[in-house]
Amino acid sequence: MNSTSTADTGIVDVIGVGAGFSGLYLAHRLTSAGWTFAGFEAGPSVGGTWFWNTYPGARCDVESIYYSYSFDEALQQEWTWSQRFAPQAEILSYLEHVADRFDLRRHFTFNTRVTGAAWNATDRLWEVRLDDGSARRGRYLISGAGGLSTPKDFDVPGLANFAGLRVSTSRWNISLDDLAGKRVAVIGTGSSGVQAIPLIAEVAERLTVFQRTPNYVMPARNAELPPERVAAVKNDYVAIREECRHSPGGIPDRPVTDNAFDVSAEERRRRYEQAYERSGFQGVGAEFADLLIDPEANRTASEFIHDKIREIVDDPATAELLVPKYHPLGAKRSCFGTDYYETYNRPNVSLVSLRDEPIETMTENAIVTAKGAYEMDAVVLAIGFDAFTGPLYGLNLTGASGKKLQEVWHDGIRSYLGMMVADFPNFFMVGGPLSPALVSNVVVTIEQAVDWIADLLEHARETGATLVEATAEAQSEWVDITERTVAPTLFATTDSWYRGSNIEGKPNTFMGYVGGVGKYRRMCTELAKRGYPGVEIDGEAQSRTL
Ligand code: NA7
Repeated sequence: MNSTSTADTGIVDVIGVGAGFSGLYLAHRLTSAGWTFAGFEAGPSVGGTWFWNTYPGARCDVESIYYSYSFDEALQQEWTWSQRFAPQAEILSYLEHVADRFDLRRHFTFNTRVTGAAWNATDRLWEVRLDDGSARRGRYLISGAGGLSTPKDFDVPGLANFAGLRVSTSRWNISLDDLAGKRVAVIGTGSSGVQAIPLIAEVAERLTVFQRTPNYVMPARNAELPPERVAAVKNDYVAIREECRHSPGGIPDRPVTDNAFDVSAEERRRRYEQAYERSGFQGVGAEFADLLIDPEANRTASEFIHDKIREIVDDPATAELLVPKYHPLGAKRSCFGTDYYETYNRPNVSLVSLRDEPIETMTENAIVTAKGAYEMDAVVLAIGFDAFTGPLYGLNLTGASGKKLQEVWHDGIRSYLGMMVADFPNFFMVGGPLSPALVSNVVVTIEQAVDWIADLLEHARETGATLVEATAEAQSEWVDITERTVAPTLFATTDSWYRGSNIEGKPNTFMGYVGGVGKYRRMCTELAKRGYPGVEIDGEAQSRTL
């Protein structure tokens, strides 16, 4: 069946996965262009990451005025963010508003998970299996399943023995009050733990934080957004969005050209102090151009934060445990917190370093380390995600040559522009591995990807084509570009979830393109203008690629 029309055949043009930021825009953009679209969402409603991660303190640490859709001027004029960094509930309301405003819910089946998808080469379509036992057929399959949507397995020894309250930040299903007056353990000190810990400390009788790797936590400096700022942004939104699209990180740029050792030690300190006040992703870690390249330069910034921790935390032994000494600032995801280090000055809070005393097991009421048993009423797991590949492998994709995506990526993750995979025709990823999604304001990356994919589908429709596939050659070229771009940076030498190090057996691939969203956009736009070299369209390979 090679016709371009899927009308009246029971075949939908596009099957979409997920109803978060990616899936909602995908549904809007594609249905506006006249495609039939069937979206499937495992959760009961829209929101994706922002539906599930309802733990206390959850908020985005990209400023809300940038972490929002730009595709509709009226939408951005009518929505008003209340705070610099919106809390989870406000971001979820925003996504619900978007879904209602553009009437997008009707394109999704909720409470339904895609459990498998196989490429049917004869009919040139994807046969998609759903967890209710049914199946759908779609010409194209597009994953908007997100990067941080598959929680990491509970790999804490003996967890099943624990009979008390057990909750995970990424599937939070209790209220903070349920922890009131209890002896609570938090395991994990990434962004989720850092946001939740100060609030849990306020209600718990005792809070014990079990920390494996100390992180750099800078003050979020969240605040109400003053009406004058909101008005100024709305007045200038078109230009601000354009700046974000062409920036390195998807937020307005603050270019720096000088290196850390270009200035005196006093001047460096002065600049770090200012940056610490400013905070955010353009804070201390971005104050000099070489901080993510030169380990010695980085050390000056890292040590500045170490000193801050020692200043804030009263007990010197606790402060030393909190000092992040195992990795350079910024090479793992930095955290932004509110009263994070201050929380360790509370009399009801203590810290256990799992580097000194790993968890041996749990009993029905305690966490047991080499140094003893810590009795607990509740355990909060903030242990992170099987990022990017977790949600994709969950789709159980079988490509044209009969191999599963997890087999094809067994020794390393490979994609074309983070959007397509050779041997997986008509399959796309919004913000997939090797796209800028990993290290950018992801909403900017999502909008760009959806637009690029929509344009490619349009190009195929106009030429009467029913099959688009990245060539292996173009994919190799893109993999080389991403590797060459990250190689000189400290990202390449630091273990982190960015490189899959948090999951046993995961290939060691840095899962993002770090050349910047602006540069990436220019490359993608140029490729589109040139008729998509690097993409086979109906089996016709275009000439050279990047
Ligand atoms: P992260 O950043 O992956 O943090 C997970 C934390 O949990 C981290 O401190 C881990 O220590 C720790 N961890 C993981 N497994 C264990 C076990 N088995 N025992 C003890 N400690 C463990 O996840 P988050 O949810 O906080 O943040 C994810 C992203 O969401 C974040 O980067 C932002 O982009 C938003 P480790 O460092 O592995 O030693």
